[in-house]
Amino acid sequence: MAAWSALGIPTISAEAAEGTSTSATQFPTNRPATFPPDFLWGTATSAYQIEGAVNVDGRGPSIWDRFVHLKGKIIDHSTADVANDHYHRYREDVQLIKELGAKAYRFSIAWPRVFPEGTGMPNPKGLDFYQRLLDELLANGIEPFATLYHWDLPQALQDRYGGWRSRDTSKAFADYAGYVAERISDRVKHIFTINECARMVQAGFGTGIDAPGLMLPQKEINKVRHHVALGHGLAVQAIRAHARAGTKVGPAENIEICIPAIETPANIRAAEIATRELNAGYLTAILEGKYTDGFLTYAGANAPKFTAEDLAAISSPIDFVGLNVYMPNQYVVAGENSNDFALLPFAATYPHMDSNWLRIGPEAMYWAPRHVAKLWNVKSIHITENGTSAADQVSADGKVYDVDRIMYLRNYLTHLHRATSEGVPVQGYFVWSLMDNFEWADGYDKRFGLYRVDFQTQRRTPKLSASYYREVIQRNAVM
Ligand code: PNW
Repeated sequence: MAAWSALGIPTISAEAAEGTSTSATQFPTNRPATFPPDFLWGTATSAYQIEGAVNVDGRGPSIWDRFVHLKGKIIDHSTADVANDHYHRYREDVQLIKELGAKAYRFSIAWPRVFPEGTGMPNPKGLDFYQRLLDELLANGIEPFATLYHWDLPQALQDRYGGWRSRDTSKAFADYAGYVAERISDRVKHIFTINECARMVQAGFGTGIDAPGLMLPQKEINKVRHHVALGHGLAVQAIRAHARAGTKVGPAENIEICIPAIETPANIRAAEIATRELNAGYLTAILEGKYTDGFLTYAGANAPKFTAEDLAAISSPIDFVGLNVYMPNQYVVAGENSNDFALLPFAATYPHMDSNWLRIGPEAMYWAPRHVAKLWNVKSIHITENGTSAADQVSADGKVYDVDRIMYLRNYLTHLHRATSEGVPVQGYFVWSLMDNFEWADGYDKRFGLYRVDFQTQRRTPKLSASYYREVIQRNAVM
């Protein structure tokens, strides 16, 4: 007889289970699908999405503080004034990472904490917070990976220069990067410059759904993107000049991931060419030191103005590429000529997760790093974000059985395993996110965490996906 718990979760009794294996048939398993021995498992967050304490210890306002207080910008009318109150609860949060068995943690540093005005006088209390966080992480055996810019530009720079619309912001970013790198590189060995240029430029300056909420013409958008690329490059140089020798630096980008619709050699080649062209404004420029002919022709009169010196800065050598991988951006087939590619439309029925934009396509996790390694001979890649929102329900027993998140992670990890087992040089993987947090324009409505956060009480509770990830880490294998 099957026993049914009050929760509605069926549990099968021993007698019932016994009768189920009547034949001697065996299925040889190819599990466990193990990762390389030193593979680095981590989780990720960003400053503005979790810290709160926006007016504490001399922090200046960021463009997001301004933005969330405008009417109608955030779906649930929330702000991140408190968010996860991580600024005060970071010790507890480090324990959450430790309980997962994760060996690495990617967090971001809030520029307006360190330079409340964006430039000029640093606020020593700002960096002190991150020093405390670093001490706590290291004391718990967790390797810190720091992102310098996860979208929280000091409002002062927006007011003074129009933010990223001006190359003065690129220079200010480099100054901030050098200052921070000098002070954390005794303990931080991996620094990411900018998180997701593509997303922040498109949503911040094109559709206006992210701060600073502008809807600029294409020519202006291309200019902003050029300044962000330049900011990345100048920051790489500043970090090299000020950090300890051996500090590794790179971007963390959500590239346009192009997937061969049918995996034939011609389509694979087409997907590679598409990846190079569709990322021409940022990652391709960083890795090649030029804007591709295709990009310049396509942009035409809207192309950004640039100098050879700009391109040299943008392409300053990096040590690794960070990739945020959520979904397939394009399915591709080969065109008529060997250099052509065709982008296929997505049917309305293409499946997605709780966030409408989050299409399910686990093979993105294979192709993204493979294309980057193949196109540009990149030797070190980190998956800096991967994860999903889910409409988590708290069950009668108080637990969250987020089997959809587990399904998503298991399938993406299966494709990550394909990549590492074929020799694609991926060294680390960071789940987005450690805990539910402020999901930008979606407020607290979309939950990405392995830990549930009750934003009334600030209580953190592990979801079933936290148990799943703990098993993955412990076995260093896809489960
Ligand atoms: C990333 N898209 O944003 C960000 O780095 C995180 O701060 C964010 O919380 C997380 O992913 C989940 O959204 C993205 O539409 C937002 O393709 C949207 C897209 C990609 C990344």
